[in-house]
Amino acid sequence: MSLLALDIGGTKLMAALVEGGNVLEARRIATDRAGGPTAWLDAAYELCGDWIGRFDRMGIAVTGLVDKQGRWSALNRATLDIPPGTPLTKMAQARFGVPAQALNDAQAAAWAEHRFGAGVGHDLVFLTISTGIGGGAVFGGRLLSGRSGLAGHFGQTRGGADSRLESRVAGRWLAEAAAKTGHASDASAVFEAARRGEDWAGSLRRECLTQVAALCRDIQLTFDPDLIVIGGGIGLSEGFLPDLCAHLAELAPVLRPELVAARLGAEAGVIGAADIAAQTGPTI
Ligand code: BMX
Repeated sequence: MSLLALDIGGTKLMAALVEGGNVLEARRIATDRAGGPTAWLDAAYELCGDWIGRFDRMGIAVTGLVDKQGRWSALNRATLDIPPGTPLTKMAQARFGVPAQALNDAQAAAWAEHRFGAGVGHDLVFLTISTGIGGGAVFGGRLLSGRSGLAGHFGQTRGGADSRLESRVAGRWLAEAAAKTGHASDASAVFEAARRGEDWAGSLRRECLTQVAALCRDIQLTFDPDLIVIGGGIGLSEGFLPDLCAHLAELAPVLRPELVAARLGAEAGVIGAADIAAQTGPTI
């Protein structure tokens, strides 16, 4: 039987029926950012309530932190304002009537890329460069979640700075930095302008690349994975990966990460969440 998978992100909410790593059907709506967990689950139910009977359990990938008890919180409330300790799996089980498992969106994507995507059979770190920066790590065939579910939250690291890395590098920062130069652009428009050769956009893109390259270098030193799988709207934008590799080309081979593009795209979260739910089995 197939599984229901939800992916609740800062901009979109996806519902999918998934079987063995394949998405059978998928539907998407915009996330009502002003709503809350109950409204988001109600919206998901409205989106796919007609699938009831076609699944007997569900997996949920979400932006934010999910602990071992299935409680959901934001680490960065600017990405999505999730009330601390939201009992996500309990709420989802009550709404959909089947056992639910939940995990962070980038951790779910890391797992999916390991099982079915760009890193099958490999130790890997997955990085999504999108609105924020998320990540996940799979070693020895296991997804790392850590004591509290934090493992892989690279966007929250600060280095020596006062602010989060994702506030200095990712989509929200690109849009804000563009506005400061008098250009009302989102991240993809900034990169588009950079391709047209506009200086203001080229320097923002270079800054983003420099910072992501530094992160990849640090990840290699921290985990020494076989692969770093790069995903997200920015990570997969035209030319980003080759330019990132160029930034790292000078490193000694032992320090140089092997970067590959994510293969499962926007479906990675639902595929990973479904597979985790399938492996874990019912836990009410
Ligand atoms: C934030 C954080 C992560 C998430 C990452 C990418 C919140 C609400 N989210 O760092 O949990 O994985 O953003 O999220 O604290 P995306 O929506 O940009 O893909």
